[in-house]
Amino acid sequence: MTESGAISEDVSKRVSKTGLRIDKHDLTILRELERKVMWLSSWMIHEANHSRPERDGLKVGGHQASCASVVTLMTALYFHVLRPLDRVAVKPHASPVFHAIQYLLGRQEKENMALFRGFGGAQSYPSRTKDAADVDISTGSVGLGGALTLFASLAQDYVRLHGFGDGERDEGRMIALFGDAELDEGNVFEALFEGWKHDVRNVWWIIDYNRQSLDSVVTDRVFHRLDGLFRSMDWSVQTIKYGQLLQSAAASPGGGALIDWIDSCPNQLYSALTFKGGAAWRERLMADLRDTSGIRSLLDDYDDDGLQSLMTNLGGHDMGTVLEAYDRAAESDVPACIIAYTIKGYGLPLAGHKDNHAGLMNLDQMKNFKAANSIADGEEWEHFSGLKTPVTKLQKFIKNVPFSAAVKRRFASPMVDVPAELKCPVFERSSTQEAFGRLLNELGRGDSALAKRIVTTSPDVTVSTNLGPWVNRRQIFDRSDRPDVFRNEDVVSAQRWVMSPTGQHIELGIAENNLFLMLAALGLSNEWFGARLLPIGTLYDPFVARGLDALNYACYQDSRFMLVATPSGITLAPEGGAHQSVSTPLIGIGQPGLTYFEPAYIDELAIIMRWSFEYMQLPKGGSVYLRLSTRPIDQLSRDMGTDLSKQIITGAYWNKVPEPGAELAIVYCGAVAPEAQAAYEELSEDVPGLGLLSITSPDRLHADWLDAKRARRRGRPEALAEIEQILQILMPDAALVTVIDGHPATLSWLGAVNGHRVYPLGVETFGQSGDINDLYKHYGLDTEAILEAAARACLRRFSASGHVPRAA
Ligand SMILES: Cc1ncc(C[n+]2csc(CCOP(=O)(O)OP(=O)(O)O)c2C)c(N)n1
Ligand SMILES: [Mg+2]
Repeated sequence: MTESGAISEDVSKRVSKTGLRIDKHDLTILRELERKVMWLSSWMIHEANHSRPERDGLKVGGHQASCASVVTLMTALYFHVLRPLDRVAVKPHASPVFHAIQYLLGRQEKENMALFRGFGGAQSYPSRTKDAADVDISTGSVGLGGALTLFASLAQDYVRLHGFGDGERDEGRMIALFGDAELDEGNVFEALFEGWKHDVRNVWWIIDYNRQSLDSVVTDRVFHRLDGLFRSMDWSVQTIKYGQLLQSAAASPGGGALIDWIDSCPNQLYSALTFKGGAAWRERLMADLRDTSGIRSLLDDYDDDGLQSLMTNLGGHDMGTVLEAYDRAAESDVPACIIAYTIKGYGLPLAGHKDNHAGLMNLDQMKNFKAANSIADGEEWEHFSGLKTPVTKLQKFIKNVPFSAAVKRRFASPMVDVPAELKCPVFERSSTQEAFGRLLNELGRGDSALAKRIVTTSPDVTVSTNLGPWVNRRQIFDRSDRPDVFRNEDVVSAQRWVMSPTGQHIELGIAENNLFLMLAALGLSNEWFGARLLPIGTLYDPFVARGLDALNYACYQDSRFMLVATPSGITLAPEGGAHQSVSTPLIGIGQPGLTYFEPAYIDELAIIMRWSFEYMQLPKGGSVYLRLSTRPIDQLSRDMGTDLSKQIITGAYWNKVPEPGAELAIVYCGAVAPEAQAAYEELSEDVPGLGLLSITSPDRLHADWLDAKRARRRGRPEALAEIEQILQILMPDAALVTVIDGHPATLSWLGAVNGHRVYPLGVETFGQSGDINDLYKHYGLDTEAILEAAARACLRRFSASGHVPRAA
């Protein structure tokens, strides 16, 4: 409990900068609502644990102590400060507090509350996509929700400075309610630093500083670090440590010593005494401050309950003090950090206990809590039962809070037109990464609606992922105009890094978590700000894993973006070292909300990107992941007819159609196309009717296959997956040799489609430096390896039938 608290003026006399006059009556009502929020959130968790039959041996759980800790902070926010278009990320385990508030605001149903943590009910953690209530920002994986507010603010600035908003809406503040242990997550600091670089504004981070995490009470020295850290990033920092009771006591004889005692009290002792209550406080204070003048009479002024109230009167539980802090934060758009001292489990019998994170009040404790809240049996869910203020007054108050205004909060703007065809550069030899850069450059040259809405971003790999030409044309986004100094100084460079408020590329430092959170925010711009953006993020494929949780988080929120990962696999060859991605194709298949493509040829890429720009905008669409390569390969000269285009999007096409009843097909995906092609040429004379199947999206094929199976189970026997149709041409016991520069499991499932035997080639171990020839040979992706697998496949088949093919 180090550092003294801000001494507040009498808030009842102040006119709030947040636009509402706070008078004594309002304060009284806010305190009443606070009590109600505390009751409802605790009851919601209690009911979830006691009213439903237990069917699976699992506890339901919930976090009464974490909720109690943040009730005042959230009540003050929603019932006083929040404007309709502010966006809030609520710490995950305070979901019941959020729902209780929505319920009181008339925006949540009792049925959902009563079904908390049950199927179809209020979610355990606030969810944009799964909750019926209007959640702005999902949370769950600690640290990510809070950090997202910062990128949401940047996205909002982007929309405004590009003139994409309708100009009539007020800007929202992006507000995070953090649990203090969330600040252990590195991504929080990555975000803070990036925010500082971009001069972020309009963000509030309110830290519920209860000094407890899941396992334990946090170290005493954290506070100083936090305060200094935020200040060093140019945030305004307010620490609200003491409530008004303690502030008043401070002024009485012995009060100064009492405050000093609290300031130097270790967090663990403070928590333990909080749990034990008034008598324990008295005993300890008398022992420690026995010789301090005034202390005895100060303590004598309080009975045990009163002393407990005094000693636990921390700023984060004092409505007046909290309102005052919010008021100060609202005075400017400088990012604001409010460190609010709180007690985990405040007001509950769980208060202060070090093991209270998942603790639940037992039946007796709930009975007492219910009585203390004057809740009669059967009135547990009543909006205002047990409160002293007349119901009509409470209803009127709630109706008039700014957040209650009947303002639309989720938007849907018209789709951005996508041309029927993306102009694809014609090259005899090229890589998919190079073509990506050229396709974007081509788009950047024109003035289409699509080009205007594209926003690119990259964590310091803009140039090396081939975004350079696009950036040269469309500039880098910055809130101020900044010239390209190198250019002005006549230093020759292929890059023109002009920065301007209308730039269309957001350059990030090397932090993949930030990339995914930036994409998440830009990809929610349609719903948050009513302005559709088409975000494209580039990074090296192996580093998808570095920000994987943030990527998953972005998808969970149904944000829409295009992720272009390049280079990938061992094909990056001499670059090698630790840069090879092995399992990313499996991430591409396994990640919900993200559709993965891995084209081999640049005409395929053009088709896929065009489709993606539309798919990213469809109500039932999603985000797209393109796994690209730096390997230049000979391009196919072909006309891209409608059928082929469709198949490329479906995920596969016969590059060489097998003859009906063929016994073998080579199946490849991505940069290994030349090896597959060469193996095909060598084998086609020996293996009659051999096929060469090109896979452009293992993910789409797999999803479609599962869909068809589901449809058949649900009574549509005629449902047939694309891949089932494609493979039907082969003999029932044909073999598939699959090859991909990635984990072989990406394609080995193909054997389960029609029961074919699979010989899967791919990479299962770490890569290393080398040229493509050496590496493909070493890892078994070269033509030889394909031929060898084909030989094994044929050998098995023919030895069973008594024949031996020449290729074996
Ligand atoms: C990334 C991640 N790791 C672990 C968890 C499990 N977890 C849930 S809450 C929590 C502790 C949170 O403490 P704090 O943020 O201080 O919140 P409090 O409950 O004290 O308000 C942990 C470790 C999680 N949700 N997310
Ligand atoms: Mg905590």
